[in-house]
Parts: sequence; C-alpha cells; structure tokens
Amino acid sequence: MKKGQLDLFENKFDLKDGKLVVAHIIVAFIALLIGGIAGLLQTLVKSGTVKLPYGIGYYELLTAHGVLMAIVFTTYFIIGFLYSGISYTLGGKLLPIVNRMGWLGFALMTVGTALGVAMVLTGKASVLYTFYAPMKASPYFYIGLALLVVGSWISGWGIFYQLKYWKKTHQGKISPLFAFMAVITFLMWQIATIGVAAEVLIQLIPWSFGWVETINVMLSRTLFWYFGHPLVYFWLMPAYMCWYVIIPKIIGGKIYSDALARLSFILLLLFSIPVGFHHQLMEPGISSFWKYLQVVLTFMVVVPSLMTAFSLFATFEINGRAKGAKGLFGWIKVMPWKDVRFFAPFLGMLIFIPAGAGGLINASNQMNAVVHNTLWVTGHFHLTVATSVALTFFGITYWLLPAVTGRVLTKRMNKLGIIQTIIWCVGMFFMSGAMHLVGLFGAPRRTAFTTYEGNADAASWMPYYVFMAIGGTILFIGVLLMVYNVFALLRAPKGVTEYPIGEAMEQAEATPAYLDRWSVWISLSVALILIAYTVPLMDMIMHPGVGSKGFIT
Ligand code: HAS
Ligand code: HEM
Ligand code: CU
Repeated sequence: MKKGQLDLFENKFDLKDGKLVVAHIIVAFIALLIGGIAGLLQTLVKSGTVKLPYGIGYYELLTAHGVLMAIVFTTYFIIGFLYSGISYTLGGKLLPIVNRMGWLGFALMTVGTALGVAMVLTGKASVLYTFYAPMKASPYFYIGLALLVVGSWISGWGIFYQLKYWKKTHQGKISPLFAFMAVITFLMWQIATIGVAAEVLIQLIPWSFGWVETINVMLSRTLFWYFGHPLVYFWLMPAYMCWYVIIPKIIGGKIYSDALARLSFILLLLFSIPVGFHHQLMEPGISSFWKYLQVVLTFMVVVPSLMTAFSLFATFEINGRAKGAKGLFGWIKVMPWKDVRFFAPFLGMLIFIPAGAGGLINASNQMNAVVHNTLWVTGHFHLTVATSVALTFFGITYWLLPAVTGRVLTKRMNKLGIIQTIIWCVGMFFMSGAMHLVGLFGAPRRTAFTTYEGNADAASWMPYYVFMAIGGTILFIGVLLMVYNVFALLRAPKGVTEYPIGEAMEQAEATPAYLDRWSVWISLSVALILIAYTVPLMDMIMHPGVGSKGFIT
C-alpha cells in the first residue's frame, strides 16, 4: 500500500474533503424539501382540493418544483457524491487545489441558485424548468442559471485534474472504475452544457434585457434539448455508478465485469447527446429525416442500459450461487433485504424496468403523438428521475454521510431508511400510476385545476387527479422523513464507516487499455453530434422565420 492511499477496510475518509461533500448534500436536501412542498401543492391544486393563496401562480409553483428537484437537488447531490468517490479512489484525498476548486464551484453554484430561486419565488421567472422561449423571465433568472452551470464546470474540471494527477503518478495503470465513470459523466456534462450556455448567453439574456426584440424560438428549443436529454443521463449515470461499483460491495459480491461497465459508460457518452430531437418529434421546423436519425440514435442509447441490466443480474446471480442459492431466482433469497444501502437502490433498479419501457414508448414517433405533453410523460419521469435515481441517491446517503463525517449508520436509522423507501414506492405507485393512466386519456401536463367548462372528458380525469393527490401526500411524508434522516445521520454516533467500493471478479477478463483512451471517445462523440445536428441547426439559423416577442405568464 502506497503512502497517501487508503486501505479499503479501514476507512479513513479525509474529513476535510468530507466537509465539501456534506455541504453539497445539505443543499441538495434543502432543495428536496422546498421542491417537495411545491410538488404536494401541485397535486392538491390539480385535484381541486386547494386554491393557491397570496396570488401565487401555478406556473410559479411548478417552476420552483422543476428547478429545485430536477436541477438543484440532482446537481448538488451528484457533485457531492462524485467528489467523495474521487477523493477515496484517487489517492485517498483531494489535491488541495481540487478541494479549492470544489469549494469555488459550490460557491458559484450557490450564488446562482439563490438568484434563480429568488426570481422564481418572487414570480419573476414563471417559465418552468425548461424555460422555453417565448416565455420570458427576468434576466437575473438566466444569469443565475449561467452561474450554476459555470460553477458545475469548475467542479468538473477539479475531477479531471485529480485524475490527470493520478495518471501521472500511476503510469501505465488503468484508472479506478469509479473515477473513470465520474470523468465520463462530467465529460458528457461539459459537452452537453455548451448547448444551454449558448442558448442562455446568446439568445435569452440579450432578449430578456431588451437589447434585441425577438427570439428564434425553434433554435432556442433545439439548443435546450441538445442539453436537456443528456441532462437526464447526467442524473442517471451517478445512479449507475452506485449500481455497478457500490452495490456489489454492499451485497458481499463482486463487479461482474470492469470492462463491460466501462464500455457501457462510453456508449452513454457517445449516444446520450445527439438525441435531443426525441423531445421535439411533434415540432414543425425539423425535417423528418433528422428526427428519424436521432430516434435511431435514441434506440442506440438504450443498449448501455440493457447492458447494465444484464450486468446487474449477473452480479446478483453469481453472488447468490456463491452463497449456495439454487435455481433461476434462488439469488433473491440471499440478498440483504434489511440493509437500506441495498434496499433503496434495488427498488430503484426494479422500478427502472417499467420506467425505461415507458421511455421506449415515448421515443416511438407514432406513440409519441399520443403521449406528448400529457401527464403520461410526467408519470415517466417521476419513475425515472424521481424514483430510480432519487431512491438510489437516498440509498447512497445512508452510508455516504456517515463515511465522510466519521460516524456510523445505526440500526434505528437503517430501519427508518427502509420505511422511507417503502413510503416513497407506495406514494409513487399512486401518483405516477395515475399520471400514466390519465395521460393516456389525454389529460395535459402543466395545467392547474380546470373543468374545461364542464367538458365530460375532463370530468372523467378527476378521479385520477385525486389518486395523484393521495400519492403526492404520501410522497411528501417520504420527503419529510428523508430530510429528517439526513439531519439525524449528521448527528449519528462517531465511528468508522466503510466507503463501499466493489472489486471486479477474479475470473473477469482484464480491462483493455483502449477503453481508457479518452481522445478517441471524445472525438467520436463530437463526430456523432456534428452528424446529428449540423444540418438542422444551420437550417434554423439560415431560415429563422419571424422571431417572437416575449410573453410573461
Ligand atoms: Fe425519458 C421525456 C425517452 C430514460 C427523464 N424523460 C423525459 C422527461 C424527463 C425524462 C425528465 O423519446 C421530460 C422532459 C420534459 O420536461 O419534457 N427516456 C426515454 C428513453 C429512455 C429514457 C428511450 N428519461 C430516461 C431517464 C430519465 C428520463 C433515465 C431520468 C433519469 N423520455 C423519452 C422521450 C421523452 C422523454 C422520447 C419525450 C416525451 C415527450 O413527448 O415529451 C431510455 O434511456 C430508457 C432505457 C432503460 C431501460 C431499462 C433498463 C433496466 C435496468 C434495470 C435492471 C434491474 C435489475 C433489478 C437488475 C431499457 C437497467 C431486477 C430485479 C428483479 C427482481 C427483476
Ligand atoms: C412535475 C408532484 C417529486 C421532478 C410534477 C407534477 C406533479 C409533481 C403533480 C406535474 C404538474 C403538472 O404537470 O401540472 C411531485 C410530488 C413529489 C415530486 C408530490 C414528491 C413529494 C419530484 C422529484 C423530482 C421531480 C423527486 C426530481 C428529482 C419533476 C419535474 C416536473 C415535475 C422535472 C416537471 C415540471 C414541468 O413540467 O415543468 N411533480 N413531484 N418531482 N416533477 Fe415532481
Ligand atoms: Cu430524452
């Protein structure tokens, strides 16, 4: 064991780095709490149970919910989690400069978040988390977003720098799997956020300050979805990191294949960006050929998820057989069901099966015509990001916070964690289930309570809205319990908690070095993006049509 490296079983997580991790996690869960209040109110408004007081608009609420949940909760959690793993697997602690970059990124992100959320809560940015033009927000909302993105870049560069340093001091060695995955995640983020940075800086900010009068709506939506789809993989990849690297260790098994895990992340990097048009299938202004091409690529990006499913089943089954399990499903009996560090992410995996199937339906052009802009889509992403990803993040929290603060997970906290997971799944069953069903009947997303002047179809949606509200209420109890758990974990008894990093199976083939060759993968990724986007983007820029003025809801 080299100096400066850690022994896996005697975890001495660098507590100085731990502070940086904890800061990120705390902001994430404050966002979950406020976003949860908004979410609960949305379900109550939609079902006609409450009317919003003090002139609060429904869009104001929904913007707060979308931004706090989908952007703030996720990004902070991800950076906190990835920094912890980078510190642990790349030398045992962060380089001083990387620690400082982490704090600088955190500071910029927090200033940006505070500014953006202040605009939303004062009703000056009711433009939803996708901030589609021509809905117009205060320029300070967009500036807040820009700061959030720039802050996340600096944090990402910190991760790159730590790996570069590690490679220099470990010549000829392949990077640890966790670090490799963290770098891919942030590479993808780096390439994807260029789209939204361009939209915000070149289009939205000048337009919202009034320096230009109109905006090219088609172009802005395309730049948004160039970023918006990889955004959902930016949430998913850290969850996959837990499934691939952490879960095998927690169940006492091994990683099925290091090489397969790396390959799946490379495929995610290649195919998650040039697919934004699957969010724009119903939009005019993009020719069907380019939509078709991006749908083909969308089905390609499903492949690494199928590889992930295969690999997880293999880990579970081999681990089960090693422990004496027999038959096709004998492994199920030997899983550590009473351990929340396994239980919460496992339910996330299980729910990802219907969640992913819904995605395949969305991506099919003809079926997209049925579900687009209905509550079906809202149901889809409450399964993907708000359950598979969120439950995995919750599951991580139960060992991460103790590990980085020098504490232990008590039996009582473990039990509360199991209860929290069950509450979440029950609440989501009702809420997302009702959303999926009523969406198929045509109920639109992003609407407050309305009877459409007594329309009979709309009246038939009401019972589903009531189920959504019941689910939303149960989920809100889950949010409260989770936030309680986070603060209780921060005051848990002192002790040593292992940072659970799995190892590959002995029989697994050696990882081929070309998987670690970044220049090849980055070039391929850029090439695919250019193929998928150059012609349609040129078209939108050369034939901008009539620009739109801004609208304030
Ligand atoms: Fe999606 C809309 C297509 C995955 C999130 N998606 C959204 C929106 C969000 C979102 C937020 O093509 C709404 C954006 C908005 O506001 O307008 N999505 C897909 C496809 C996939 C997919 C093809 N989405 C995700 C993930 C998300 C996410 C992941 C967040 C984390 N989505 C769409 C489309 C739209 C869309 C259209 C636009 C709809 C519209 O019209 O507006 C795929 O990547 C899914 C692949 C996944 C699988 C599942 C693999 C299963 C695994 C689990 C294994 C389990 C085990 C346990 C081992 C094929 C890995 C087993 C245990 C046992 C006991 C059995
Ligand atoms: C939208 C409820 C948790 C992300 C919605 C809507 C409802 C809702 C009712 C749809 C409103 C509409 O279309 O009119 C809840 C409740 C939650 C919860 C009750 C738990 C207490 C989450 C979590 C995430 C999330 C954990 C992500 C991590 C979103 C997003 C939207 C949304 C991105 C779309 C906003 C938009 O269309 O602009 N939520 N949700 N939600 N939710 Fe949640
Ligand atoms: Cu997508």
